[in-house]
Amino acid sequence: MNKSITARAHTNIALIKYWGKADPKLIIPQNSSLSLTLEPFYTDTTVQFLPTLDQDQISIDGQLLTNVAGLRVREFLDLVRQRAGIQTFARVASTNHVPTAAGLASSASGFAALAAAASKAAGLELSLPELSRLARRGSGSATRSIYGGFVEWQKGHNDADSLALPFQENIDFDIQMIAILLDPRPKKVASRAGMAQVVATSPYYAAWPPTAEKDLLAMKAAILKKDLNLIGQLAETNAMKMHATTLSANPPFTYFEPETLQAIEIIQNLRNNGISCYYTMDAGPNVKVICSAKETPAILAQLRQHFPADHLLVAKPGPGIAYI
Ligand code: 2P0
Repeated sequence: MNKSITARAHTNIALIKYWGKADPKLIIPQNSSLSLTLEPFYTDTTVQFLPTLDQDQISIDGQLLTNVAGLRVREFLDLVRQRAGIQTFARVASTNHVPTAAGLASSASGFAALAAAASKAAGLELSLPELSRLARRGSGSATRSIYGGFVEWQKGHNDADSLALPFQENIDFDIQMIAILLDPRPKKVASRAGMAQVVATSPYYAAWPPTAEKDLLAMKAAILKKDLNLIGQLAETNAMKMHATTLSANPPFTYFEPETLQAIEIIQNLRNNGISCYYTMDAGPNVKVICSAKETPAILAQLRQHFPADHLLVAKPGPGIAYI
């Protein structure tokens, strides 16, 4: 106890999306999902439980969080304290190497790193599946960031069996992503609020869980076949089915910006010219391109004619959590 522990977790982008909760408190999803962990985007989090503190002290990128902004982190620390049987407050310092709240899932790497650092600092020795379950309580997408490569979050039915498992940690074929940063501002509708609104009001939502489960099975087969085109097609269709539920919510909303549609058109044009590239989008306007490393230079050359070079981030598959 009182040891200072630092953990690193990489973010992930879902190829088959998690969208909608069956249990909002425990964060049990309505459908299983599958993601790719990315190498260049990660969060480093240091946690130390200190008897001298009279409240949790939480900073992100050097900025001390107010009580309101830090609520989700403090509630998460309460879970860890409960499990470890301690009452000590903690000092938490987190550094994001992810554009925060820009649709690159900083909550995924953030809560995965926090789960790993806080549990170990509290004296718990959790297995990776147990860490995945714990990270899930912070943020759904964090469930998957415990592992590297392709990761499946099996929705399960309850707190004990809703967790992620590696599907393919060491990827032996050519696949990566290009993130196109279109809007660095925090998103207009947070994913948590957005998916709740969709579940509550969209008449199309009922079609989502069964179609996502079908897509997941097809995606796993495509990965095993190392079929980049099929992986891309399935990811693209799955993402757009998810986004269709926001337009049909009441009130309706969308994560698309005009530049989002522009980026999609560029990808479609590249594909019509024989280059294998596909798009996916999360709860924000940014577009992620699924492609091979081999064809990345040709794709970048085209994208640079429309977007600033420093808004185009190439991301290879990344590893699971590590203590540093
Ligand atoms: C995903 N997203 O599978 C989906 C696709 C966004 C769109 O997981 O409420 O921040 O913390 O569980 O994990 C983003 O939602 O939501 C997300 P909470 P989270 O990556």
